[in-house]
Amino acid sequence: MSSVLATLVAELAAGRVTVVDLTQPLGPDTPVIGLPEMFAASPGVSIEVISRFDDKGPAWYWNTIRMGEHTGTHFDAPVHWITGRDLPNNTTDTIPARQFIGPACVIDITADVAANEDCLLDVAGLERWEAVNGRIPRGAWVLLRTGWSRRSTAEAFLNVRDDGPHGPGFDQAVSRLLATDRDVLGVGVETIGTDAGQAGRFDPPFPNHNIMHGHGRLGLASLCNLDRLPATGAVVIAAPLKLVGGSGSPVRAIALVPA
Ligand code: 23J
Ligand code: MN
Repeated sequence: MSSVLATLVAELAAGRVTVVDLTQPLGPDTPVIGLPEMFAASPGVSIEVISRFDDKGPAWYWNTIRMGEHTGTHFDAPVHWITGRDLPNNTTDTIPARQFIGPACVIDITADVAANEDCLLDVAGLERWEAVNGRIPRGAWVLLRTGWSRRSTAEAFLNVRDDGPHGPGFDQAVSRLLATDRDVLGVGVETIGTDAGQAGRFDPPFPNHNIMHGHGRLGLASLCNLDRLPATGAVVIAAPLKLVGGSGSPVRAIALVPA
């Protein structure tokens, strides 16, 4: 075993590296994204018992699960968006597993969100973060900490008003800078999707999806516990199900964090 892996195992055993679960519970109460009526809706989670120590299976318990690929804490593959549909290795079964692990850069805009729930991280905000924490390294997960995961009801989490959903995200220039110049693995958010609540009205619509996936970058949505991560120094592991041709998948996202 290489010394770095032996050290990791020892540090985990000693509690000097901890594992933070970045995943929301996944079940029938998990909120799903609402899209305008003319589009197909995300179906939500349903779970049916196959057997539970009964005549269908006297010694075993198991369920059938049904949900959209983009449900709960989940992974967005490049093929999810029209801009990424012709890229190589753009589906959950063909993305190299190497891309499921990377250093985390956590950008905290919680205070800005408290003042304006539609606030967007912009290039100036990214540069302020880099002035303190150093440049975003190549191959990083950039995680937008907003406090949104503390919204514990579906109503507050989805935050839909007459003019549609409201919530924070990225502006298009910062998405482009992260996808190209900073060469990130992808971005992760606490909200239902990696675009801002009102981003369906932006030009182009859903610019973060458009730009990230058009550059082969990944997404993570509905993360939690980002307040337990340092700005830099954690490692995120987020591996989707190997769905053949899949556009994404619920994921168990975890972070390795120095104690
Ligand atoms: C479909 C259409 C629009 C959006 C989304 C899905 C997501 O946010 C998603 O889960 O990727 S914005
Ligand atoms: Mn998604």
